[in-house]
Amino acid sequence: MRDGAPAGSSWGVFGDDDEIGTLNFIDADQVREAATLVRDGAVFALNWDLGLPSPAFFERETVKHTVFEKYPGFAIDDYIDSFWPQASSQWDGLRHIADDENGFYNGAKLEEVVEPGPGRLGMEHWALRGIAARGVLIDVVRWAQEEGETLDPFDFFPIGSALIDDILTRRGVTLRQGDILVFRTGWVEAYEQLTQPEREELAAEVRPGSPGLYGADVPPYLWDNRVAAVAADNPALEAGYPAKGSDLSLHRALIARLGMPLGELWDLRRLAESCEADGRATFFLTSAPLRLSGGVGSPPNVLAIK
Ligand code: UVW
Repeated sequence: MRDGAPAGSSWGVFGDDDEIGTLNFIDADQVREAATLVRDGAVFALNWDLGLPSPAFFERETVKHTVFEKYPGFAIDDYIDSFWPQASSQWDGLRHIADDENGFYNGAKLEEVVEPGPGRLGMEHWALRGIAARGVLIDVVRWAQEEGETLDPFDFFPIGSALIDDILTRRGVTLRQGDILVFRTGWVEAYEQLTQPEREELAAEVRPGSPGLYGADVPPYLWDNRVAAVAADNPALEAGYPAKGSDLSLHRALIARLGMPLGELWDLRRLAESCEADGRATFFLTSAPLRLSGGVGSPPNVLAIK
């Protein structure tokens, strides 16, 4: 749409001063429609424990929580140190990753996104708007069980557009504009089974291996289906090889070029159980990112409601 914008980018599609990228695909019609999916009144909170993983990955730190008696006998207070908004369940915001050659989403320059406070592509733009949409669970663990496939949560396994379509067909879901796709790989459950030395070994890897989104077909697939955001229960959304990790090419293609929010480390197991039990893979999804001006990422504060 814009001269000089990189190939495969949406720069200019939502306006030259756009701050929210593919969240623009969600308008009032999509929210109203998604709200009709609330039938049982069942609520699934998808944020993981704020203190996990521990140790944190990718040179981040685990939150340090202090609880103390402030006014003796009647008032307790607490505070946190080392709060890295991208250490546990998170949204990667549009400041997080740049296209190799062309900078950040919609042409923002490094100097415009590296300072705290209100500014281009900061988390405040999502927070002020809030996120409510139809969520679609793409349960790769369940698919692997049905297929007799081995799915090791700590090893590379590519999730491309053909597999997404296969799973959607099995669940009877046709994608609609503004959907938020939520991928379950079993990573969070597997992590909780690790011993502390195993957790430390995993955190020491530059980028741990995991199943996840993979392939050049993924960005056009998501764009052509007018997907608003994607999230997963793994550390980087995209697939990686143990020790070698991933090249983060989907971070660049989705965040920087398309302006698409990426969710990571969401806890999906109770939602997945419910979707399997009632045969419904779609739900009303809400997320209230932190109103942190200039924020790069945020816990998603995400609920799935059925
Ligand atoms: C990686 O950089 C691998 O993940 P994140 O999106 O959490 O930074």
